[in-house]
Amino acid sequence: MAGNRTFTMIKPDAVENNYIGGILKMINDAGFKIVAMKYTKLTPEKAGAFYEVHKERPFYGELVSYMSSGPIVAAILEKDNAVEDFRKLIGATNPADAAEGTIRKVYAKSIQANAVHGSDSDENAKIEGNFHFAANEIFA
Ligand code: 3AN
Repeated sequence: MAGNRTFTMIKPDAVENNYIGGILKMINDAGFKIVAMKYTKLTPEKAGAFYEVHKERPFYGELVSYMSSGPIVAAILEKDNAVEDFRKLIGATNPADAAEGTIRKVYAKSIQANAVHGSDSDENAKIEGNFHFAANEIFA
């Protein structure tokens, strides 16, 4: 059975452009409840560790420097079928391919600066949530 939690980050470009409020509104309007949230900034070391799975990809270095270039908002979201429904809400990685009504269609600038992160599996949602939050920072 699909889990009911996923993990998201509002990325540096979206924070810089004052899109936090608009993005959180889309998230709430789609039925997700925020059960943990923080405004923070990743060091290059933390960003590198978070994106470890992409280490072999040609864009890894750029991705790490971009994700540590400015503040982000990290959050854990709750809803039935959270991971799949949130991936639908954020849209395709490349905003040029993102469907109407998705967060990336509205707010993403480019394939790298694509406004939001969303976990791609229940297993990764748990790993990524635990990366950013201690158990006592998450509320049901
Ligand atoms: P998604 O975020 O849609 O799951 P992934 O997991 O393939 O996409 O990529 C992780 C992140 O790496 C993306 N959110 C984006 O910031 C960056 N990225 C993905 N593909 C590219 C690319 N071709 N060039 C530059 N950055 C990329």
